Amino acid sequence: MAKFDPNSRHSNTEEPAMTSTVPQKTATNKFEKLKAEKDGLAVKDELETFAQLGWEAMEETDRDHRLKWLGVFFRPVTPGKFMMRLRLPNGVITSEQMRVLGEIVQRYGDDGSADITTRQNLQLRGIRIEDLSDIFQRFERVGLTSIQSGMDNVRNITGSPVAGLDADELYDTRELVQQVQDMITNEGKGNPEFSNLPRKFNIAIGGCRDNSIHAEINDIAFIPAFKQEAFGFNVLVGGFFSATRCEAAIPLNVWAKPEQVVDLCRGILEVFRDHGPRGVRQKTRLMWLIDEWGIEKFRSEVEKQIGYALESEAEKDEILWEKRDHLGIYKQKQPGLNYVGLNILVGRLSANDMLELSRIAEVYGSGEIRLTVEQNVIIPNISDSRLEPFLTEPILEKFSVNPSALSRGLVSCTGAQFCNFALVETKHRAVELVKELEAELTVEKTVRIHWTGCPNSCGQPQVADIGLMGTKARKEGKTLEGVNLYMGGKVGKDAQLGECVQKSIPCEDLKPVLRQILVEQFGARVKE
Ligand code: SRM
Ligand code: SF4
Repeated sequence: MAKFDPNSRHSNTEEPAMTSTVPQKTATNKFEKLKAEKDGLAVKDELETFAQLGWEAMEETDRDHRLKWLGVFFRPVTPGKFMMRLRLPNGVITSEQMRVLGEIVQRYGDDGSADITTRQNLQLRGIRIEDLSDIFQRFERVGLTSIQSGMDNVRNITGSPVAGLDADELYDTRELVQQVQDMITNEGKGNPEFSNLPRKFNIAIGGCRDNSIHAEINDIAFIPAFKQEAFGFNVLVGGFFSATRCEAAIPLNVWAKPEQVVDLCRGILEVFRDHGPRGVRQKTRLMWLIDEWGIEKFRSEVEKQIGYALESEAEKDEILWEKRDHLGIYKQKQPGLNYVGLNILVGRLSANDMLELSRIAEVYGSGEIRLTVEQNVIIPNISDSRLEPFLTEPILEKFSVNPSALSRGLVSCTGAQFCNFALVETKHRAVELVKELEAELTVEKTVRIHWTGCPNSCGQPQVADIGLMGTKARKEGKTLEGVNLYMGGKVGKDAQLGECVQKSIPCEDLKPVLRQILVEQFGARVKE
């Protein structure tokens, strides 16, 4: 493994100083300047001061930007009520952790809630600055962390949602995902080695045959692939979505054994950190460095960084299935046990929902809960004999095991309720529209409809059958909330990104457009 440069401003110790690596390229945008002035992780030691000052009197750069290094997001839409983004490697959370999070948001009454995110993760709402120290202590007691989950850091690392449960899996990704997170975050304590990347960074590790994590839209993706009999991963790099450019990841021409994955992530991150562009913000994701260098040079720089030659990619990968959504009841590889996928409409959870999910996971399962990139929940380890009583639990009326075809494929980003980038309200509108369409149509096959409130594409409209991206539309001289329509996103085997096929449809005119598409292209029938 490449050694961290001892002559840089800090060394790779257990408790690193909270000053980040100095970027080699000159700071040329406002974010580079704010990072150069003071590392984001430094605010970790200032929480008591912030609590005393209150959010209105705090220094604005600390409040609006640096707190994101701790996973705490100031929300201009709801000032004083912060969002907290956790890290849940591989989307695994224990019932105890879920209960603690439920109790945290419960104290904020109607302001407190949580969202399951498109990276198998949770975000909490309504958080007050004066409670942060207490919240972090509670996190520590149950092994949770929100460190480095925002700004120029590596986001939650995704892995197969049924890892360790699926009889057909090729590799259980959980431990590897945890190891990569521990390397990047110094076991959740904060790691200045990786707290000053040129831009955000996404990593996904797949261990199943259906690419259930949209690996190809990540900056690094590990895809199962065999060489002779040996298991490993073909590695893709540079996938990303942004307001101005969207790219699927491209092959690095590397096949990595599981024990090389942490090294390789470290090497790629170091190369990106030290050589990635730090100029115009819209051109600073990993793919822009790959464009500048070409993939061969990028690969050889990574090899130099990790200090050994990498094997070339395996001839074929093992993504052989269409993507599963894991909703419903499934036998596990462990005899007599089942996992059950529940549909959490657009990922929204109340405090009570969180406490209930925690309870049913304990009463019927093993106290474990999984999250999916479709913003749903899986309760694993329910024995055959406990299935029937489980299915009579009242919460399953809200979070269905067998949802209707449109609810089942519905995903939505946060939208205007909490996000100041949003051009439209998304989550409530998405749910209402599906209800109205299902009242008029019989739809038998799942249709994946993804809403995203602006071109940042957090709701991934490009991977959906029907993607809806918030925009402004004009009608009769007025400016209205509208959407750009994306079609043709394919997931699983032969995944491909969908494309914009129609622009600026006013939201108030969207229902007949979708109705027609569902009838003509997805076999929906109009109800009598
Ligand atoms: Fe995102 C910024 C929400 C997944 C691309 N994203 C934001 C911010 C932080 C903007 C802000 O400060 O308000 C949003 C917070 C709103 C809020 O209050 O919730 C936000 N992004 C989300 C989440 C919660 C959407 C959801 O409802 O699930 C997802 C959180 C994932 C997580 O747990 O970490 C989320 N964002 C994504 C994804 C999807 C993915 O990772 O698979 C993307 C596209 C993939 C990618 O990044 O390549 C995505 N978010 C962005 C971008 C555009 C990045 C770029 O390179 O330009 C921004 C804007 C930015 O970073 O400047 C952004
Ligand atoms: Fe906010 Fe836009 Fe991301 Fe939706 S897509 S959460 S509106 S930044």
